[in-house]
Amino acid sequence: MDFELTEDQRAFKDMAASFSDAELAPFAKEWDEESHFPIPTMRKAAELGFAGIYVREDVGGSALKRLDAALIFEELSRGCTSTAAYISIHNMVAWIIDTYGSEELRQKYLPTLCKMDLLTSYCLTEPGSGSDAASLRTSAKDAGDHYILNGSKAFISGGGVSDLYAVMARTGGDGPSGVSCILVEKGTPGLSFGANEVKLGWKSQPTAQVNFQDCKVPKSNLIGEEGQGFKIAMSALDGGRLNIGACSLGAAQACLDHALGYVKERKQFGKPIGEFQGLQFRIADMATELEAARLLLHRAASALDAKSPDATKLAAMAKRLATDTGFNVVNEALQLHGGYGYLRDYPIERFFRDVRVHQILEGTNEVMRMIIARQLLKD
Ligand code: FAD
Ligand code: 2MC
Repeated sequence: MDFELTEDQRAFKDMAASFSDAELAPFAKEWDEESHFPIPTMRKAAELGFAGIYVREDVGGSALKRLDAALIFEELSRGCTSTAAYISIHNMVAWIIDTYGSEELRQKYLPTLCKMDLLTSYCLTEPGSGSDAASLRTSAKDAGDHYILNGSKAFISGGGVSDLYAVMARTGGDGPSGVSCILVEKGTPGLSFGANEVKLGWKSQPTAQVNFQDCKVPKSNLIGEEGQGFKIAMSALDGGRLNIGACSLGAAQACLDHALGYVKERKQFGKPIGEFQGLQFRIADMATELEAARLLLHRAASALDAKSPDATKLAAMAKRLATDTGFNVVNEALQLHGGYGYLRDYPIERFFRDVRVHQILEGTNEVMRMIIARQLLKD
């Protein structure tokens, strides 16, 4: 077992860190306040290979590993958690097309997608189907060489702005085996969007309902086989959950770094507050717990790269731990800043609002426990 990063991994990490410091961190506050979706900046990230991280090289991907992605997303998230998380979702759809899509779909979409000239969304959740994803009702009826889609997807990141939607829809009977994955292009008649949701955090990316009313989509847009959609959706989430965990680690690391600077500067009772042992112990715990969560996340990423049979369980463990730990560390950093941590003048409250949702989306942390427990009880 080698805990050291390779030279290449150090290079991706450094490149992501420099990009994050120069292109994300200085603007994150403004994007948050103005709910601005920074598309030109994301295209710059794509130039560094961050939009098709684990897509094959023949279509413009970087052909890297899950562990590389975890390193990259942690760094990007230190700069702007919300923007990093959207780039992660875009990568998830790119991976779906690269892994399960026909050669025609790969060649048609991936070269532009890897440049982020084409933005994508992942559409699983519905108003009546969240944690119980296999109960989804959006239908895709067979109409010869087309499907006719009807239904609604809720909470779709990038909804309304993305150009391409990977939609889990029902082509068969009830349950997971009736679900298929179908690509729907923006502009297709019958595709419409709800209003941009007003959210606590993740404000630099839009979230909207995606609606289908007799939306006619060519059958050639089917990803994989009919009935394979639920497994495609779940396997994509194994990787997505790691990236969301990495985004929590990045936010927490940024807040820990801010707190370390702050406790050395801020004086109360005649000395820097960092000289109080009570606060030193809290800082020690924050750093220790963050490092432990990072280790599990990297372990899960390696397991996914190795296609290990326990990869799904480890990804669920890592997502649960990294997002809970990330939130707790950010919250502690806020506390160490006293009242100033609560003000928009400091970045902590933004990170706090951004990481909160990581405990909910890409599978709630209760669902993560369900996945872990089911596997343990089966073994
Ligand atoms: P519910 O499933 O209704 O859960 C409510 C509560 O009950 C939760 O605490 C849950 O953990 C708990 N619960 C449910 N079942 C059980 C159980 N069996 N045991 C114990 N507890 C249980 N979805 C997409 O498909 N694509 C996206 O791009 C996307 N982006 C999102 C962006 C944002 C900002 C948000 C907030 C959500 C996004 N989602 C997206 C949806 C997200 O994945 C869902 O919100 C999430 O899966 C939970 O579903 P729900 O909100 O319907 O909650
Ligand atoms: N990889 C491959 N296949 C998988 C899989 C995985 N990770 N997980 C499940 N499957 C297969 C499973 O093997 C089974 O196949 P078979 O019938 O051949 O045995 C099939 O899928 C059905 O699986 P389950 O029986 O486990 O399905 P169930 O309905 O009981 O629930 C659960 C599965 C709860 C884990 C799933 O519904 C879930 O993950 N819910 C949370 C939803 C979620 O994460 N939403 C995120 C939306 S995206 C988002 O939030 C963004 C911000 C982008």
